[in-house]
Amino acid sequence: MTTLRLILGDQLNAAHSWFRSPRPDVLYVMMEVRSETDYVRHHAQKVLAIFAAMRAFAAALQAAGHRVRYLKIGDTDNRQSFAANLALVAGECGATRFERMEADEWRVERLLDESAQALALPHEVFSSEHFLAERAELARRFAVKVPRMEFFYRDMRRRHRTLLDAEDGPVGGVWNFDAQNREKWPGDPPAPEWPWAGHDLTALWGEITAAGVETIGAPHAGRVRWPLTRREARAGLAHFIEHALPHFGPYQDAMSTRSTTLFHSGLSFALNVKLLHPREVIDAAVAAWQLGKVELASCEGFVRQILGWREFVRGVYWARMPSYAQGNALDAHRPLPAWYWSGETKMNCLHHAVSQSLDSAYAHHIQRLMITGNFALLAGCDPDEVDAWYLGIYTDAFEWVEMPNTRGMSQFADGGVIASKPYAGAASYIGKQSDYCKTCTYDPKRRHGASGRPACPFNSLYWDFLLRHEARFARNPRMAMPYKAWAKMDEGERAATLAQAADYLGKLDAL
Ligand code: FAD
Ligand code: DLZ
Ligand code: SF4
Repeated sequence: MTTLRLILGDQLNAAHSWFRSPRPDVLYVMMEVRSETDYVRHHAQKVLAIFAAMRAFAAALQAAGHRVRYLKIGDTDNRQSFAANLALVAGECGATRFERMEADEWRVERLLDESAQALALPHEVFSSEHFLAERAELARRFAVKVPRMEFFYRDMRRRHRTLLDAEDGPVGGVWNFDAQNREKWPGDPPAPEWPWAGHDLTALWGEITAAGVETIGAPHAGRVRWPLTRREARAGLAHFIEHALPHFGPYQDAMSTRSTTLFHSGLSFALNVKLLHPREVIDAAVAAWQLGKVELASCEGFVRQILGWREFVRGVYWARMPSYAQGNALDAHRPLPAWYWSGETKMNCLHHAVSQSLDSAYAHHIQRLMITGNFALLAGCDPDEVDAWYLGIYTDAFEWVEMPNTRGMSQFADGGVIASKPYAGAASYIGKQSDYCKTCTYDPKRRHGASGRPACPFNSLYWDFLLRHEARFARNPRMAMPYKAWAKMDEGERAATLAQAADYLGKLDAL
């Protein structure tokens, strides 16, 4: 009697109850497969980091006495898909039962259901024991027409006894310190170093390329600066709590050419592949506040990302898939400009955010939302293309979290399920939050005009976007101000702005 248990590349949760003690009747199977490397074109460092972390996890299981069958990408007997490899290994070991954890992605969940049917073995699905809200609860909790993150977050704070006062209200009297968290970063305090020194994965990179896997971005000769083990992830968490969390709040929305991460944690990869549990990350932040090492505004701002946003987007994803993936509420169909894959644009903000993403497989939230996402939104790029770009380029990109953030929050393609208004901004926003505009070819103050320092494309595209979607947004009270400002604008100025937008939209690749 052998039970075959599948562990996916983002299920590296050593604390899972499966692994409490080795069982001779259980064979764990892990596999590097072309079906997963090829369903979208991933960043080189993403494939490297996932495979290296998978291999380290398998080795740790074996060292702890568990039986593991590991299929490497270049193994000659690797059939390169979950279904075919499961059939192979089930045959090899004479499996009498198949067990797996819930897959986080809808696509993979379907694939594994089909695989289980084909195996025709008793099949059981376990929780991944990772998220704070169980999958089974999500359909009920997200059944409302328009779920709102703020209410979900307050509920999570109460359910998970986090940052509450004696009456179950929020410590500090308010649930949200966002208003205090919007400063531009002047360069001081200094931003901490990236927490992980890096691994030389040249040999693994050789295996990946020899197998013919096509990637984007810089492999840095196989060197990845991501945590590959739980120990490294824990060290990164400690580094963040000590050096970055104290300034996380105020500079949460800041952007700079001088720092990749600013005061962000870089923990999303470790969290998403489950090397870290969200509870331990939240507890570490709350403990730092209790010890007086960080202000409540920074601690709460960070906790909200994990206890709030991370769990919220997962709820929206599971409650609305598969139709969520088809959403294109703004009927956007333009291709993404070519420089999303090269960084070669004169727009300094986009040049910086895209180049950094290609180089490090990382961008912090506000770069993703207000630079790359904002431009695609204003230009009316097809959400399928935008999704594919985000799903490939970041090491932390898994569809359950990538899609609601991209299609929902940043592209408004879900028609306002995640965001109550579009995250559209012109150069005034970008200039206020960053140092990008100072050295840009374009003039952040101009709406139109090509002579001298040409007008910043974000400005005319912003107005063009608002007018294109006037019927949808003009009655939204949160959008009243810009529509009033447009109405007050002189006729000639309006015409010149829209003509400039049309000109830029006709040559997006050349901007
Ligand atoms: P920090 O700022 O240090 O935040 C701490 C943690 O909070 C993160 O590690 C992450 O786990 C969580 N978090 C923060 N914001 C969000 C959010 N909006 N949704 C879910 N979790 C959040 N995050 C991903 O993990 N994978 C993605 O594929 C992804 N795609 C995105 C696409 C777009 C268009 C946008 C706007 C955001 C996306 N995010 C995604 C959310 C967020 O940008 C990243 O989680 C964050 O930038 C990761 O960097 P960090 O670990 O330094 O985050
Ligand atoms: C993203 C990814 C990649 C590139 N490769 C593998 C792989 O070879 N084997 C594997 O088990 N998982 C891989 N993953 C992660 C999965 O594609 C998928 O995103 C998650 O398991 C679903 O949550
Ligand atoms: Fe970006 Fe416009 Fe500022 Fe240039 S001027 S950095 S294009 S917002």
